[in-house]
Amino acid sequence: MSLSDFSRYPLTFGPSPVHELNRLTAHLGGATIWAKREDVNSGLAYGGNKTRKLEYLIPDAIAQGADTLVSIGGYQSNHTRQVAAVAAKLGMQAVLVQENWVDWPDSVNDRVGNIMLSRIMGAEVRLDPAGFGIGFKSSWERALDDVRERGGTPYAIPAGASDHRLGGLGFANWAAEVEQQERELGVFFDTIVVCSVTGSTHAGMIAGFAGQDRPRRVIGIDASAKIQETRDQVARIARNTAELIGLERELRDDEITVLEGWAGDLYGIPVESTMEAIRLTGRLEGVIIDPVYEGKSMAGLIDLVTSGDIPASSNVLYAHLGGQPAINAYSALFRD
Ligand code: 1AC
Repeated sequence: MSLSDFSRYPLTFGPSPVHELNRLTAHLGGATIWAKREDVNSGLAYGGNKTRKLEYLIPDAIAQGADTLVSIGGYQSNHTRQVAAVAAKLGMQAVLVQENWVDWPDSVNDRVGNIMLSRIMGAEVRLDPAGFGIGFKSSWERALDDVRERGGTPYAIPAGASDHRLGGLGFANWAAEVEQQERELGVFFDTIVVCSVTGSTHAGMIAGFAGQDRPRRVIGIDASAKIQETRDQVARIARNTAELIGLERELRDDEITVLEGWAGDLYGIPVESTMEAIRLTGRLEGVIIDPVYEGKSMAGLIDLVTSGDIPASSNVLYAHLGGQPAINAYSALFRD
């Protein structure tokens, strides 16, 4: 099997845009930095990385006769917001378990941003007090049972669409898209930087790039503050995806890089480097990134470029995964 043997339901506009961040590059004085923008990849509720993954899960859902997408995430989950958007687009229902992943004092944390958008799009939102955890949860199993009991046919989508047989395919396809865009632009991105939490975005990229001719570094920046869990999850999904798309070799351990150092102590809580990265990217590029995902991966990129770990000769591709609707729940941080 190869990637093209899997059905893909088109939900994106086409290849997501790639552009240079020239003022950030000049400011950091090292490698040349580009961004590939999943935040503008579709017309569905501000886009995002999960929309790409759903392109490969939806044909499976349709083949199973599903009428309801059932998924799970935090109150400010980007993933569940994209599930709600895709359900609306396809005329399906969405049932979303939204857990209290971040103990964040903003009084509208469970009302603005992603969760508000999901409600607007007609999803059934179930608030649950459970804390952060990317594993399978009983609340999600219950939601699946409830849909069955009322006569519906649920389709189960785990957190981040990650721990799903097809979860890595969307970003294996991203890797193919990058190769095509490189040909058009006349650039080779020797280093990719991406945020990693539930793992399949990073894992799909690793599997996809592994089948290409030129080796590159695919650096995941952990934002879960549970580094071993993230590493294990990325490695497992990358290896499963590689097998699924017919990579005829084992992935080596050195192809799976998840770095720690920018997550702080807790998922979802920004630290000083996160805030500096958000302000710098906004001020220099007019690009909005968020305190949960992109603020942390951008902080990692900034340090790796300024320290020379990523050499000045490099072309770096920063994956903007589209986490910014959550920023509405963090307004207190930006009052000054
Ligand atoms: C954690 C999957 C994740 C989300 O948006 O819910 N990125």
